[in-house]
Amino acid sequence: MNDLPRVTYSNTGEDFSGVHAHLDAIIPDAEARLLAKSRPAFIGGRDRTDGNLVVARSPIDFDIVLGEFPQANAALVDEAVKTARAAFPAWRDKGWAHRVDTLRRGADILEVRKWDVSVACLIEVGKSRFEAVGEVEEAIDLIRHYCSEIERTDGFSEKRPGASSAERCAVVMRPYGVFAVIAPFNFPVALSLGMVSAALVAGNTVVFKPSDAAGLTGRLVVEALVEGGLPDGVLNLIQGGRETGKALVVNPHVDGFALTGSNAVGMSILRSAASSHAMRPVLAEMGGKNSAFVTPGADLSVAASGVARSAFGLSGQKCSALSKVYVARDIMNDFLGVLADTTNKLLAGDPRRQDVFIGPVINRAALDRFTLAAAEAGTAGSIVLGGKQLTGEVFDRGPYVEATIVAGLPAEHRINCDELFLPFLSVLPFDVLEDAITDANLCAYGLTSGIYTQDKAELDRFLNTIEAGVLYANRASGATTGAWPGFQTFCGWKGSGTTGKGGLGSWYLPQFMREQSHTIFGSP
Ligand code: UN1
Repeated sequence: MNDLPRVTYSNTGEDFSGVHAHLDAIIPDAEARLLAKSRPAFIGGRDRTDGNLVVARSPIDFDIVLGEFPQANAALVDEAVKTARAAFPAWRDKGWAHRVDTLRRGADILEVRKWDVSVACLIEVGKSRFEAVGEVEEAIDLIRHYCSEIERTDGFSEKRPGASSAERCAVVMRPYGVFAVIAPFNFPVALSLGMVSAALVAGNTVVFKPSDAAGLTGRLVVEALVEGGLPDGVLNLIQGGRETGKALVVNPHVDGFALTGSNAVGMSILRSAASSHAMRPVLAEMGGKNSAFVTPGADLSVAASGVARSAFGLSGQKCSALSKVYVARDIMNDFLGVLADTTNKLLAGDPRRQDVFIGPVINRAALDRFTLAAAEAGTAGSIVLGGKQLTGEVFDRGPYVEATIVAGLPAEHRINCDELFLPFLSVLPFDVLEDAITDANLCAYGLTSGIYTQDKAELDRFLNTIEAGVLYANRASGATTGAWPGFQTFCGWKGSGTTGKGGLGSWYLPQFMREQSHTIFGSP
């Protein structure tokens, strides 16, 4: 098992037959062990089952019960925050080296459990085998990456010369206190653990609320970190939906917020964080409406592969997903032909199967958004491929839709502007690359973007003028998706992020801390 190749989002060419054989062998057993159990809150080192019980179901098949999740009410949320606050001084005082050791043990435990957590993630969210295993690998690397970052920078401390020989000066970084971490459903392992481990290694304690569509993986990742040796109260889990999230956001005793979610949610938390007597940090990654550009000299099969994988992987439910592809007019027909062939080979179905690339969308509301968008696209433009809900067999037991490509929509149509979070790609022709980039930059978001070109001037023009934080060129594994700790950073510009410093980057961790200047006379 240890000799199996690691699954990342980029190493698509490797021989994964061993990974598939292993998953074939363990999926039924993992389902029996993991599903349909109670997955309560965890506060101060104890399970808490208070709250209305919600039975959650898998989008793969609504007959599959994921588990029972007691929804934390405002009183329990407040208790979680108070518990985290009580645990804060001791965790802060342990120092970063101790925290790094503890979190590394958590990462090791997650690594031992990676197949179980991958299966849970696959069934809970409906992502393909490679998306699920890749995500767990990404999460392990994220924890280790943040540990290495704080080690590399000696806790981000800085020695400075004194103004005179009598004084010593230094700058140190101090944690804020209690961080609320609010995670989305789409990367319930990697995004949750990225935010949680960054907050913790910096010395904060955490109240973590996973998405109500991902409470099972939320619970499993907490268990792994806690078993790594976190003291009681340092990491607290609350389960629940909108009401629980609201109670956490309005709690005045939270010192900072880290979240990944929609722009509307992120901006409302930013506003509410400013309503108390002082600003509290809100580190938010808030989605995207990501573009790619296919220029006349591009390798069309590489471009089609990258475009299809980024538009339709995880059914388009990624902040990094590709939504709009601008194609040079002269090659439009050729490109659409290759793209349609490539997309038609991406099998939709039950993602437990090895050959399936596109699973369901997350719930019926997403299906309704799809139906509306397809109808609008058919009226205002034309549907090149897909456009329908899938039916028959497993498709009747969950929300499955076709990978959809549309063309001819006006640039300002809402399908070209709003984040849909669906497997839905709009194709737009261009005559001059600069004009296409200008149009893409009108978008209110700015997360990822990609280009396919063999022309250095075009590449430079793209790199220098596109307004987005994560750029890729000529990538077959994904036009706009697949950032990995240690290689890329992940910063949302404009409506995609609140701070201009993204996850995976060297400036991410310091945002969980505030600086303190020390000037000491004498030698006490
Ligand atoms: C997201 O897109 O929602 O870059 C999160 C990627 C992954 C996931 C990012 N690291 O596609």
